[in-house]
Amino acid sequence: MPTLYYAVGACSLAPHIVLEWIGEPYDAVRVQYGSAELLAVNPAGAVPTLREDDGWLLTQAGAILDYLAHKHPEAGLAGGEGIRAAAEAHRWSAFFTSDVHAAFWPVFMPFRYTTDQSDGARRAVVEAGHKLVAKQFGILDRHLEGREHILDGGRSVIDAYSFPMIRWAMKLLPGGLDGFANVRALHDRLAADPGVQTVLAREAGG
Ligand SMILES: N[C@@H](CCC(=O)N[C@@H](CS)C(=O)NCC(=O)O)C(=O)O
Repeated sequence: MPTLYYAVGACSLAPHIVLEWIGEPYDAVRVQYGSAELLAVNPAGAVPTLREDDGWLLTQAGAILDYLAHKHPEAGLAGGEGIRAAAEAHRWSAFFTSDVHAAFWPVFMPFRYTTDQSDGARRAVVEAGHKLVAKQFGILDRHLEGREHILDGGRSVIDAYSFPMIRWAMKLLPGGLDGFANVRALHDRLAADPGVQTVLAREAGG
């Protein structure tokens, strides 16, 4: 049975949702960033980390999502078949890892992005992060026009990947999801999903 190491509200929410959608037994272990328990399985001290029963470890959200989609083809979460569908899945996975997630770093940890420790400098970095996040959400929102899912092949691991980041945007962007009606609609569909609700309840209960 696979074990997912997760932190509450983190990007590990995506593979957590996917494991629930797959419907096979798994273990979910809540960890603290940088803890000895987490460092033992991931040298970055970060989540998500997946461990298989034989001790094999996989890090990086995009890789874990891709692995789970292909380990369980019966769940139909890869976003379609064929090399173009696979390429689209990689494209959107990279978008969330490198463009969206990375855009949040200055918002989460502004002092990693300036050597000026003043409040004004912190605010300026956070504001720049907000603009970067809003730019990426604009791209996602336009892509979602007239679509129920991010990929053509229906519900996929990429929808799950979007969910924690949409929640961060709702909480952290000054206007929340104002101006991103299609993203809001995707959020609402995912939030209504029973598997998503199960995971959110588990994470909230700690
Ligand atoms: N590139 C990694 C980033 C993982 C990552 O930074 N996760 C965050 C939570 S969303 C984390 O564990 N942060 C803790 C830290 O950086 O100390 C991935 O996509 O899995």
